[in-house]
Amino acid sequence: MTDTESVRAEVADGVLTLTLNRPEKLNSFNVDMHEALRRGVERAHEDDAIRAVLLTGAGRAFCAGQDLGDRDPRKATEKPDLGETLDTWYNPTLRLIRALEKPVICAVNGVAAGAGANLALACDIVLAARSAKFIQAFSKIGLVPDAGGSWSLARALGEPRAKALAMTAEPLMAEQAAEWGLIWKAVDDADLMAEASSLAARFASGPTKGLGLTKRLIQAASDNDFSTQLDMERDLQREAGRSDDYAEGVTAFLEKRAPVFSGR
Ligand code: LHQ
Repeated sequence: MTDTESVRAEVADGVLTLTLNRPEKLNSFNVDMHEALRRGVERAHEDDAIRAVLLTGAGRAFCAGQDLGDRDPRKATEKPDLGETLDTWYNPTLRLIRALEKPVICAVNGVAAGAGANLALACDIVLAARSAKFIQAFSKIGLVPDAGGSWSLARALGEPRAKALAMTAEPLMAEQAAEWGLIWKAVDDADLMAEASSLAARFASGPTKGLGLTKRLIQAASDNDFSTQLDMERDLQREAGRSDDYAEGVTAFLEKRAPVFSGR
């Protein structure tokens, strides 16, 4: 793992930290960074020793979306196919993040624009530095929200705020994003990484199986009616109840000691 990699990947104590690392371009996405982020998320799927993921950005930005320097229309001979970029890069990685049955924490350390904002919103728990802002920059360049943004904004905020943010591209400050329920919380800039790391560490020693099932359940909720969701809770509780961590959690409670979860 070196500083020259476009995504730094470090594993410590069950936490995989992925740091978007093109600070001179505000961590905007080129193919190299897409590939590296994909590899990182795949690794989180494959490696049982990884029990939580922490995503953040190097330098003063979280991510400025697609690298527009790679997209100069003055140099193009034909109209671009942006759908292909989404199909090849953004969408598979975003699906992998949502499908990962382990907590994914995003520490938004600075501006998050375009697909960069929406990458953050696809994570499970988003903490942002108070100085960070979210910008649905797409409308400034004639595009529509992508990387799941139309979905995340509409679900979290409802149509009025989702449409206004997407159509005006006005920056939404971290604190307002938290007040509106778009993210978990805004924290003082100096505290961001300590707070995000401590949450990741807590999850990495937590009941990973149960946390993963919880993620699946909550993600399914808005697609299900009440009765279907009750059935799903029953099924996943059955699975959780057979985990080693359930037995350990109850035993530790009865023995009046802290549980030691294995993640299984
Ligand atoms: C950048 C970028 C950038 C390259 C800052 N690219 N260099 C799109 C197309 C294809 C397929 C599918 O999906 C998408 C999805 C998208 O993400 S579309 C939206 C793309 N992103 C944007 O439109 C955001 C563009 N950036 C900005 O609006 C500003 O840079 C923000 C608001 C993020 C930050 O503003 P400032 O803090 O004032 O910084 P800056 O503008 O001075 O940028 C610093 C440097 O970073 C600068 O380079 P330079 O060499 O002049 O220092 C920028 O050119 C570069 N940079 N974003 N997306």
